[in-house]
Amino acid sequence: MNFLDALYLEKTMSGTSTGTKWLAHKGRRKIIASSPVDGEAFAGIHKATPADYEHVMAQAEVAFPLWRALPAPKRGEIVRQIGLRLRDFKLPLGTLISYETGKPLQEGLGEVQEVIDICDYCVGQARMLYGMTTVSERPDHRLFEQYHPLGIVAIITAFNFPVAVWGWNAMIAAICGDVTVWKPSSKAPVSAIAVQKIIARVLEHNGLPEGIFSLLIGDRNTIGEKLLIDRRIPLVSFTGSVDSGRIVAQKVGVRLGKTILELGGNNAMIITEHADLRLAIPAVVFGAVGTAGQRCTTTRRLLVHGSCYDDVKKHLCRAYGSLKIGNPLLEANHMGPLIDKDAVKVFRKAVKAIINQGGTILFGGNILKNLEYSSVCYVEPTLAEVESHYPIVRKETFAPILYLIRYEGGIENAIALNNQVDQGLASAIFSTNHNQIETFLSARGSDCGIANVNIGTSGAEIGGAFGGEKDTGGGRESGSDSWKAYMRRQTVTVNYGSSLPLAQGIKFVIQEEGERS
Ligand code: UN1
Repeated sequence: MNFLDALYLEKTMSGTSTGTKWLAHKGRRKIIASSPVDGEAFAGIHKATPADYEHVMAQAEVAFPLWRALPAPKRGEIVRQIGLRLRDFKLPLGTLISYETGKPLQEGLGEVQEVIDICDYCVGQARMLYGMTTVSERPDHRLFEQYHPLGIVAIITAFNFPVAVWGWNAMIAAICGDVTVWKPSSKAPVSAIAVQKIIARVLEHNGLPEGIFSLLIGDRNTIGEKLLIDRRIPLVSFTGSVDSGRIVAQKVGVRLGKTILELGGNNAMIITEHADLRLAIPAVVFGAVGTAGQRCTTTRRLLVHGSCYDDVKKHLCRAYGSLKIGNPLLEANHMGPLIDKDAVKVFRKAVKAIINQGGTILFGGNILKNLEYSSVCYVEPTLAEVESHYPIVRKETFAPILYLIRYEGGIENAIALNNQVDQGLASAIFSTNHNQIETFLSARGSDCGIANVNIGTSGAEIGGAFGGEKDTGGGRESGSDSWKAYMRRQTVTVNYGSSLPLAQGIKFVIQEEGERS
């Protein structure tokens, strides 16, 4: 396959890198990377051992003070060069992401673009690590805040965005002066290796030491666990399920480490009686079937006003009927496979639960067989008519299943349904009515970290802070002021006067020996 050669990937590779150097991989156990697109095993990756972990961490500890000492705009320059190199490799890397995860090529390319965008963003942000200056209540005192690099940041990413989520975290951490240790999902290790090889050239070219951007591919129970309990790591940024996030929060919390949690979503889109359906229908379909429903921002619940419910249902059934499912590398196909057999099992179980709990499958619900490939990971995009109280509707099922739910009455009823689930990542409203839109955006509106108007729930731009509330974990990544979580915040009070007034007017007088007599 040409794209593997273009990315300098081999049949068997080490899964451990300190940035510029790969650790010897003899005698290590292997992960076999196979593609859900055609079922082919296309690479073997040697997993990191506990000794490899220690080596990587030792290099990261040495690198941190060196990297921290570079002025932030100089760190931004390295990130700029990474962005340029990613541009050169956009096509083969996007193709690999598509092949390894099963997402359509357009989305694979979009994912690489997301990293390029965050690199560009970080070049500017590197010159804007602002602290606030405020006024002191004491005379001749100055009060201000500053931000310092934090240390070693662990980045644990999921299979569905094997490159972009690393980018949001690692590029921001890099300009903040942190060094990063990345543990990608074992379900998408090859994309991570490809990225590591791309950035290694930039690090070498600039004569940078080992340990600035490290990679550790290994098991959750060995490498993953170590990252959580290691006091040398002040911040763990974790993307994954709510259940795993709870474990991460507890393990890192016990040692009072910081976390950025980007966990599951159960995202709703509201279509009111004032919606422009020409915008809403394609937004729903992309939101529900994009990445085969395996985004944390996927549209899972569609809340439709009774007055346009039948119309929306008819349009959606027609749109779903026109979708093409198959090899995601072919442009004509809208949806590729799920990531693996386990994901297909979860899909099948959810379809059964929908029916058992009283729902109706309006479209799909089946596993696709007899495609031209040996892969067994293709399923039908599925549309189900349900009621919002079904237990299955309250869960995030990482599959292309869209729940159609009718609501009656005013916008507050739709907002109540939007907010009734445990997760709080993304939400959207389609309406042309000012009052409805502003109510949705108000304090009594959507309780999610992302609230969109007349666009879908997924596909966020990098410039905003990305993350959600409630069981989504509360973390924020990517743009806006998310960088602050990757830095050590310090409040400074400077006395430039000749007396020592205490805050709150407290008097504390010491008379020294000589003064008493
Ligand atoms: C994820 O699914 O973990 O907003 C991230 C989006 C993408 C990122 C999704 N930019 O859909």
